Amino acid sequence: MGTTGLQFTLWLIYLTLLVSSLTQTGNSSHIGRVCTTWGHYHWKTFDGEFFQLASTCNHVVASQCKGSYENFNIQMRRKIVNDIPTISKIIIKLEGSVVELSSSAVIFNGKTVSLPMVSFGVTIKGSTSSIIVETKLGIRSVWNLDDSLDLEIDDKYQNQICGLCGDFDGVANELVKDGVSLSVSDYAEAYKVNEATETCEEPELNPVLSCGDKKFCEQFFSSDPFSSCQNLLDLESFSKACMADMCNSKDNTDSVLCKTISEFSRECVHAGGKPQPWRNTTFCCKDTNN
Ligand SMILES: [Ca+2]
Repeated sequence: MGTTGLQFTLWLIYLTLLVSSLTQTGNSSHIGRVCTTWGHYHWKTFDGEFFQLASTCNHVVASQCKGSYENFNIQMRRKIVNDIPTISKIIIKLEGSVVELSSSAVIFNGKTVSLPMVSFGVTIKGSTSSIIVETKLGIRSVWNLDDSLDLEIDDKYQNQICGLCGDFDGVANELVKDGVSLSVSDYAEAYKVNEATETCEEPELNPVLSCGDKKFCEQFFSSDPFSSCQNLLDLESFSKACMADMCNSKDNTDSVLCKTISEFSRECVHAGGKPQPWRNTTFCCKDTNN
């Protein structure tokens, strides 16, 4: 190979690396704007902080709280079905419109609507596995009709957010206030918005993680079906969530653990990965979602 050929080869390698690094940057900023809650009370904030909040109370998930005008306010609550938490109601308030989602109906400004629906800059789409609400304000929520809510918001809301999804300032600092660590329940208390007539529960979580199988959790998220997800997601935090699931369930470990693995798979897709089928006849086979 002559000098020109070598230069050309080096140029090609440089271009490949450049494109790859740009793609990575795009992915990481993309996933950074998503807040999710799933399974056994798990949360991941816009800024990538993981925590568990065992509560069936109504909470503000995210609202625009800093600035002169509140463009949106999103609330959510869970209920327990067969000993497993699921999302029972989501309320999305947007510039004069209100969307209420539950398993029985989609209500828009007080009226039950059928899907798809487009009105006042709000689009609601439904399928057998999810309800998606999109708005011109730059907010997109996806509920899987069960345990998981993904909330994606535009970068323009950076530093303007309050709620369990965090302040969206780019730093995983949600559980710190004035330099002092906050407990999850103290953090969440500010965003609890239960009506006086409603009751809700805040069960104790087992804080011990040593009962979980650390090796199993770490190896599962690194296994072949998820090979394309390795550099896209926070494997350590997901492994901790997996351990917490194993420590906080008795007869239904699979059910709650499968929800965390489902979430991992969904987030991998969202970040640009291509997870392969990971369920089989003996593991997580009942749930057909994802
Ligand atoms: Ca933050």
